[in-house]
Amino acid sequence: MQTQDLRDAVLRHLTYSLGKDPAHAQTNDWRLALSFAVRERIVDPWFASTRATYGGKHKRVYYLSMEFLIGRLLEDAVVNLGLMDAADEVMSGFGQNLHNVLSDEPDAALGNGGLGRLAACFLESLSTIGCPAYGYGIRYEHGLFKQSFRDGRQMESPEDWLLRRNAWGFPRPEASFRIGFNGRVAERDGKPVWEPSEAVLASAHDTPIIGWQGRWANTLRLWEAKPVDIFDLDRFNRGEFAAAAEAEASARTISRVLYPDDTTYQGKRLRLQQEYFFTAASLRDIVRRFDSEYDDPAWLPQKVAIQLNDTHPAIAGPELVRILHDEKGMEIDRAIETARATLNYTNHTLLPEALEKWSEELMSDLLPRHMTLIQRIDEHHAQEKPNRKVRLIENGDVKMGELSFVMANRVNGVSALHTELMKQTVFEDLHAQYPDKIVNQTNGVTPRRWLLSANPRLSNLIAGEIGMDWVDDLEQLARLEPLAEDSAFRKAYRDAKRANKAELSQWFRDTHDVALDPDAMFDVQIKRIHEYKRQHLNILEAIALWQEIRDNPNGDWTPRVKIFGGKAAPGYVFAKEIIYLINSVAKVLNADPVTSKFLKVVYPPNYNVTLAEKLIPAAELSQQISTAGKEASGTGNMKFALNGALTIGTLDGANVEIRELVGADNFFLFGMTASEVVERRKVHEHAAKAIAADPRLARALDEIRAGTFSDGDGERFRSITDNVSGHDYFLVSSDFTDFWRASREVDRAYRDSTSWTRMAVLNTARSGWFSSDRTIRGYMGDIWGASAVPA
Ligand code: 9GP
Repeated sequence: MQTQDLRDAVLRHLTYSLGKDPAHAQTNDWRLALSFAVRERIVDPWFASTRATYGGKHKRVYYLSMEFLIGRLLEDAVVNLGLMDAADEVMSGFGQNLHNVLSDEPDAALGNGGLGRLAACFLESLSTIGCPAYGYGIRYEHGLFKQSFRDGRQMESPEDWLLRRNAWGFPRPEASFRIGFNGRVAERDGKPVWEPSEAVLASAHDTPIIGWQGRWANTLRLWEAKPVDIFDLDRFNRGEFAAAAEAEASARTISRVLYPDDTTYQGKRLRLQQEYFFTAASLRDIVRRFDSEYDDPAWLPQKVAIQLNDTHPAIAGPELVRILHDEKGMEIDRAIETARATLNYTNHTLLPEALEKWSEELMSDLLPRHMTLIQRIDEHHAQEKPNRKVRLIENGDVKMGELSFVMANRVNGVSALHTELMKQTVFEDLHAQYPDKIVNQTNGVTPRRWLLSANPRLSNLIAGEIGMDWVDDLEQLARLEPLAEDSAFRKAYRDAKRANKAELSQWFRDTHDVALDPDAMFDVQIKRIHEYKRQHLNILEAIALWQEIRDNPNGDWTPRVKIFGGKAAPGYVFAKEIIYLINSVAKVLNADPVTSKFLKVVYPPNYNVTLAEKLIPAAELSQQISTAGKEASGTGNMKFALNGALTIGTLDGANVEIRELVGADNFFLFGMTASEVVERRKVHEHAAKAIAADPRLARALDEIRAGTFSDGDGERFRSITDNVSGHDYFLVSSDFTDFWRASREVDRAYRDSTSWTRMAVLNTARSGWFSSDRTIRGYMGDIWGASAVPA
């Protein structure tokens, strides 16, 4: 029945929504028709969820984020609605391959990395749990750039997810708000009134996010920037065609790209505009909804919890105060306290350069009323904490991390270690003033996408043993633990991994013309390219290993394929050099007839969510090798462990908790701890000393300097070799020796496939805690005071 209904719906949409005759329909048409047919099944639970929330006057959660790295949505929806088999049958009936149809969907890359993907996992978990929630963000016309390599160098081109019709967004032009910029603050009846001199419209697009088994659906509302006045007809009629469209072009700029380059003043201004644009539109929408149900704004904290995802929406503090005070007439100190009781802030990084600061000049120019309110908030803070050390405005800059902290009811870190370090470093003084404000919520990932749908072989195996309860109760995986000792189960587990590896190898052959040996160890490092994540440590180890294999080609080497994936920010020159080095090393190593059967390096371009879904199920070794104290949490590390890859890693971010849970014996630890890192930096010439003590490292660096990977040009990678042997802030050299040791331990362990598989099974069985359902329940209880609504 389900199949027949779905079939009819697909045909109906193909014909009447898309105007296509099945005889001429292409994959894109079938994909859209299936998407509309599936979307139809989401609408009723979506409405029912909204009605239940209004009906019970439940508290709502609002998650404000510059990034939602949602990737493809069709498969998520099909899986969560339990329609996989029906969709498969229906598509085959039409002569289509479901896998091809699902793969046709553009990957919505509305985010950069972990922070954006976390937001996407959270939305799905909120719906699975049935917690009334909205995600608010920007509907970027172009998501994160497309990466390609030219002669090994990263090239960027615009991403185009909206080029084809988007199946999920419901445009809501009726839900639009005028968002002002610039202008002046006037006084009317003794009250300050902001009179912006420029404005754009924020126009909503809603995407329903359906939870597991279709019980509940929340909304992701993304704002598109539009001009207030569509078009200057007078100018057009005067023949000034381009000028007539100026307002439109300038408004559209705001939602045009994710992460405009902000090295110029114009770029910085645009970025702050983006932040204010989506935050202000979201707050207005939130307050509008609240006003439709309650009369007294003092009730806001009881009915609304707003989460600021990093400092990007930090302007929410002054904006909410402005709404409550300037617009609703609430007394200013009460307005500050009410806003603060409603807002919460998640910090995702300790890197000082990532804690945003805006110059007072820019802030006063673009948001003059907010600038005065920030000063007022600062005074409020000073009155409350007379011996405070931290000021919100310092050296001509507004400090958004501190502003977020001061304006939040709760501030959270994203792993136990990161939360502790937050207390000791970036927010030390504020923590002393507000000792109960900081709480920890270790990140998690949604098992629906990252196990059930990405890894059907392993999911089926698990389901055959313990049923399906684990899908929304991931701790159930612990029931697999005894099976680590069961040889038949281990064989089935190994077979599933082997089949995933074979499939990935086939994909590499088909799409990148590279032959990989599916019996080699698949060793994967996928994440943004950044010095602190130390992809250069990994490639140095590959060079050193290659040298040793060449010295002893008949040695008993453990064959390895090192897989890299990730993008470098377009303005981050050093990260782009690391990419160039990895590709250059790969070229030489892969062409070496002697060593390439033992060691290959591959780097597929344009790493994104979809590629992660291919690589993680096939991975056996997960590289989590950041300088301790720098990776706030990591979430890739959790996806790998869940899918049975063993981690080689430092005691950083959530690695610490992964190791505690999966067991030290099932984790390859190396490197300095966060406090050792601090001490090591004090050692005079620490890098030179480390290199002098390790001939392997010295030799690997010499090989680069000799031009082996750069057609004899010894200068080409000077910036890297100089850095690693000089300042070496991220301590690549100092951690190299121990990384080498741990890597060889991995080689030895891999040769015993029984014990390796046992360890892998235990990684899966003990990863239940890393579900984003657990994380969201933590936020609901400790931060939001929100409850799930029975559907
Ligand atoms: O770098 C962190 C990463 O460690 C963490 O897992 C992720 C989600 O919490 O956030 C990343 N931070 C950012 O992307 C920028 O602050």
